[in-house]
Amino acid sequence: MLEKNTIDHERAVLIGIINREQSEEKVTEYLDELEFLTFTAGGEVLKRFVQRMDVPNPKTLIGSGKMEEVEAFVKQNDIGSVIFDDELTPAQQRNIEKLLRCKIVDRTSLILDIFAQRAQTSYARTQVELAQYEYLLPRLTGLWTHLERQRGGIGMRGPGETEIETDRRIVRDRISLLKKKLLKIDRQMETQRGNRGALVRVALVGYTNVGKSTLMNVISKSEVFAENKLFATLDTTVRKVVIGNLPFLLSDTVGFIRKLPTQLVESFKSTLDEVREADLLLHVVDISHPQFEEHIESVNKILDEIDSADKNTIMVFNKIDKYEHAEIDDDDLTTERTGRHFTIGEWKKTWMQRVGDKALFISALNKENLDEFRKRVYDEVRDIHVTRFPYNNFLYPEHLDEY
Ligand SMILES: Nc1nc2c(ncn2[C@@H]2O[C@H](COP(=O)(O)OP(=O)(O)OP(=O)(O)O)[C@@H](O)[C@H]2O)c(=O)[nH]1
Ligand SMILES: [Mg+2]
Repeated sequence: MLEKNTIDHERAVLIGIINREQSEEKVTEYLDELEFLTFTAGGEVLKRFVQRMDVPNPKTLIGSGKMEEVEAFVKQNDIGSVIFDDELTPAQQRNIEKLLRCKIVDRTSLILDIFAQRAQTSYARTQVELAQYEYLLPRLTGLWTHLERQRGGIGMRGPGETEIETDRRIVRDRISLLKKKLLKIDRQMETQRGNRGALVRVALVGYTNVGKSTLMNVISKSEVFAENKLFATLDTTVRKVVIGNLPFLLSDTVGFIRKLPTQLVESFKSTLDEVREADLLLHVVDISHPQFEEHIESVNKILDEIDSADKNTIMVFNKIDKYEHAEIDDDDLTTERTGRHFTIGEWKKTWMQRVGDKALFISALNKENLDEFRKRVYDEVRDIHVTRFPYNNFLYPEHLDEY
């Protein structure tokens, strides 16, 4: 649909609103994440505008006074994109576009844009393209044609065609075509999955950038792309892993994020089938991230959406190296974060206690505690295997000295 990244560090501003549901502290955290998303999409954030308002302005989301401030800044600083953390209605988006004369992006379209940039295989590209069109459909108006859509950059990229199609009918046709294409690939993938036989299936799940691919790589000695950006992984990778003499399938899949666009969850359904069909989930958490508890909540919410909330799950708290480091480096954290910066020992006494032996603390990067990790995964997988194939458990030794 849209063209590839051509512009480096497009200049952007961020806009967030404080209200009863989202405190100032929360909005700061959300905008931090939005800034990381912007950076991942190839942008540079020059300024943040935040407004406190309980009732959003139906025309422009933020108030007219604030909008004038934004407008002045956009004009003076050659801003390419104005990025809202909150979802805009199609009407709000149009009005703001008219006022600011630059690209108006919300969290959803920013995430879609990153997915478009990252999609490598034709399968992922098809899924992203479908999600983009679903997002576009209610937003199609005459105005789209008058905007400088050819400028490229954030919010403008996508796999497939280079021309923007403004006709709803064309978009609808395209959507149904893409759906058919996906259905066909889905069937092929289903058959492939069916052919994998009786192996127990384990899936890595978690928020984006927590270290799923890094863990996959150390455990399976594979080379899945991992980097410090959001959504490094879009396609699912499945590897056969052997611990002791127990083989199982381990899959690494797309990371989740707060407010993952519903269009994406919808069109990535079959990528997420790997999760849905798994016997065991390894929910990876970046414990060094100040909002890791919120991350867990977001992940659980998406797991619920794909009917996988009740699965057998091990919580894998990763990046303990970074966490402990933060503690040593910055003593103030304890007082500043109003006591929320516990030591790992203290954390274990909180709600984590309920998770019990289903919680593990590791560093995938420094390979810390991986033996314990392997042992726990081994035990779980063996239990599943033994329940499923009660006559076939002679395979496994009582003692596991080497993995
Ligand atoms: N300090 C530290 N960094 C880690 C650890 N594990 C992973 N990382 C880093 O975290 C970043 C993200 O790692 P990935 O493995 O790409 O994370 P992911 O969960 O696969 O991310 P997505 O595919 O984007 O969802 C990389 O820069 C890794 O090097 C760890 O144990 N400690
Ligand atoms: Mg990854």
